[in-house]
Amino acid sequence: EARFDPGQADTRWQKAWDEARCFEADSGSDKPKSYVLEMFPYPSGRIHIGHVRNYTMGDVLARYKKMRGHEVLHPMGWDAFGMPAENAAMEKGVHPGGWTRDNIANMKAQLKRIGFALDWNREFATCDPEYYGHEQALFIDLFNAGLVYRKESEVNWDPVDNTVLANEQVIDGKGWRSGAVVEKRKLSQWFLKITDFADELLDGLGELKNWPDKVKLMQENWIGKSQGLQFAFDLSNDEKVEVYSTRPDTIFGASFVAVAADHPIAQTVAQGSAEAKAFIELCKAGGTTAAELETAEKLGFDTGITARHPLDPDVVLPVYIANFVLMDYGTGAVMGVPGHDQRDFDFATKYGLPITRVIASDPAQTDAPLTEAEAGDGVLVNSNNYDGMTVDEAKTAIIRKLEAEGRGEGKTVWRLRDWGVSRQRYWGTPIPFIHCLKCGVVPAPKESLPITLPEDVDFKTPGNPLVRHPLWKQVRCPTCGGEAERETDTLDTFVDSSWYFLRFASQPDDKPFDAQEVAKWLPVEQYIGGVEHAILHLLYARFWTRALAHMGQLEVKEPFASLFTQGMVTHETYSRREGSDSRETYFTPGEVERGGESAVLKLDGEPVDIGRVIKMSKSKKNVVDPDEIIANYGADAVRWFMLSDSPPERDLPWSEAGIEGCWRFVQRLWRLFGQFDDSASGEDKALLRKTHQTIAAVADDIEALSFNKAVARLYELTGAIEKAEPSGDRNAAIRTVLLLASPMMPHLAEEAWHGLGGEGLIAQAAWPEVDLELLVDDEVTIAIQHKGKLRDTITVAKGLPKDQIEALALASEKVQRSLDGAEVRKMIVVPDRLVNIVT
Ligand code: ANZ
Ligand code: ZN
Repeated sequence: EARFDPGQADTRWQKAWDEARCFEADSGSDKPKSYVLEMFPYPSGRIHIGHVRNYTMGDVLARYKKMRGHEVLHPMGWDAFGMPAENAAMEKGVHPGGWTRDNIANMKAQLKRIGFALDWNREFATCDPEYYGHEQALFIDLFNAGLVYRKESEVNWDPVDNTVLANEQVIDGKGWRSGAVVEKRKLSQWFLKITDFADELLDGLGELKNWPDKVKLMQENWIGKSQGLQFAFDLSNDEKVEVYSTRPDTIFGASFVAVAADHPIAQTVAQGSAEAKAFIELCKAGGTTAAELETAEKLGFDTGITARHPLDPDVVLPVYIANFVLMDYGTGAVMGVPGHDQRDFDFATKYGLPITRVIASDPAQTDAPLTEAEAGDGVLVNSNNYDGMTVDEAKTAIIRKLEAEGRGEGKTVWRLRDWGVSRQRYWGTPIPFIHCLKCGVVPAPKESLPITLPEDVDFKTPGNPLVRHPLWKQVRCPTCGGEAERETDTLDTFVDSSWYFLRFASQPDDKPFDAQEVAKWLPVEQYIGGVEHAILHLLYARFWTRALAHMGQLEVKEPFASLFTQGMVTHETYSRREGSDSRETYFTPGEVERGGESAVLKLDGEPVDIGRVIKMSKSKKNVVDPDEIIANYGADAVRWFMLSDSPPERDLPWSEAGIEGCWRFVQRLWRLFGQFDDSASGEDKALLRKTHQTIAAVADDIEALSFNKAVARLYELTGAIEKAEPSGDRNAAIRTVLLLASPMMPHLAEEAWHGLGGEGLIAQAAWPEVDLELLVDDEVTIAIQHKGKLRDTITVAKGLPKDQIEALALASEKVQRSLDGAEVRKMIVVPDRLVNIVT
């Protein structure tokens, strides 16, 4: 064939792989095991280009590992619970289950068209009762191990989605999906005790050598371990207030005390003061997330109470209620040190409180004015007998002093909170508990699992259909046999994704997984996904794994040995202000004719604005549809594009020219295979060497996930083969290119392999062996020095005799210029490296 026709070849080989069951992982195999996993998708309806990039990377690695003789587990499934399905149910009147199943069928077909080497035997969706029933069992196990509890607590209430949101799902005070301003409500909620593992989760980060530093740092900050001092101030009303500070060294700089709006002291003051009460209401109306408090204006209410300074009894400090103090961190009260904490600085400036320097980088400058808080290191000043101590010395000394006086103690405080997993939603895993008036809240008997979702529900009214369902709730109490009610909350979908990788590794019917089977595959050798999961999913999965290990259900403690976060696929946007309200209307790249500096809409020939190159998203319409480009260019060109040009951690700008180039390269490779010449024989040492160097380099590149480099090397080798004369070595080089490109362009590779009479499927072939001797170059570069300076370099055959090197050195024009007629007295030759000319 003159041309490679993906329309024919793609489906042919996809079928052949299925029939040969190439990608089914055998846990019984004695080969070394590799578990390659990409974050499983949410079945939103269509695969988007970001998925294609993510899964192509994983696919290349999985196929490569297989060629290296590994038994590879490369599974795929669906993170199928969650709100979009319910939103679709409300908007379109379809059942969330049906909507989800349809989407899964569509997306699976799309993935198949890209030719991913996946073990579809292990596919599942988290909304399968077989999956979530086991999740219910694990939840009960966690409860029995003391890692699940219920607590009345203030929750973030999303008034549009009618549900409780985790703190992490509140972004700038708004619901992460609905964008509605979040309110506070009190509800009984289910919690997982992730805080029991705070220490372990923090320490464990140290072992994760192959995780991006930025991800580890984000987790570290999220866990937020801080060491400090908790101590009490005596108050003028004969009470005490406990505060927590990470900077006890700054205690002499304290100029006020502040408590949270929910603090008991604030509540007491409010009983006697309408003004205080109004101020507290004002605080509650504002957002209460840490991020919001950081940016909001610092406001306070002077209670009239004063506090005595613990180390300087002459000093009394005013006690404020302040909007920037959180009730659920530390003790809910702080000492305000304006000189060295910016929040306190802003507050003191507003209310005219003293701002004293107590830390100085230069001990001579005790009274250098402060224009902002200085958080840096230094020595103590204006701090009585502590003057001159370093920050660290003073921390220790002051903690010891207050401990000795029984007024305080050194303390570790964590930012991490227990994980609230209750959602007042239908489309999730029902929490397997039963409420009995006599017996309280009791776990459902394990034999009753799975507790499945009822099918006959309606979404016409907002709220949780499980609460409204006439029968579903009604159940007998497993303890006393009396009438009882099921829990109607369902689990946060992050629970579903906290253990799916275990179920991929082992899926018995009678339990969530088999620990021994899991041990064969875990930890995941390479996990690939978006950096947006740096905290939540990746922290929860680490916690869940550790919790199971703690209960003796698992050996492994860290689920993902190596993590890679890939960049996004981007494109410029096209838009125009239209209509009477001049709303921004966006157009797809296909609707636009792009010229040099400008673009026009094909429909009317009128110009459109060209926007920035940003992540492809439906709302900005700067998307390309994977199906369309695969139909146009075939799977291999699309895969090749996803790997080319940009390093995988960087963003990849989509371009028509880029995919066209990939398409041309596909055809170029195809023509090259056509040049395989059975009758040719003989050597081509240089090409042979290049071939072996490429084998080694591409292997290194793939292992380092530097796919763009591997691609560049294949371009290079292809060019070298094209230039070479027919020979046996050239034929071997063609075969090798085929093998090396096969993880990236598997369809073309199969087709050509078949054409060249290769045995079986290339998907099952071995990676070519490297002849190490051929990796060493036969040529060396020799430096020529004169008067201690480098004058020229010459490239010569390795091991060239001294006299020949001398002759070549003297023949150099640059050397002759440097000699300038001087007599050569001596030439010192270090073979293969250096010539030194002495005059
Ligand atoms: C005095 C001080 C001086 C502070 C100084 C900091 C700098 P991290 O490090 O994040 O743990 N703080 C304590 N409890 C608080 C609460 N409930 N709401 C708001 N702020 C609170 O933060 C600990 C520091 O944050 C503590 O140390 C306290 O201010 C404040 F130069 O005490 B510090
Ligand atoms: Zn009962």
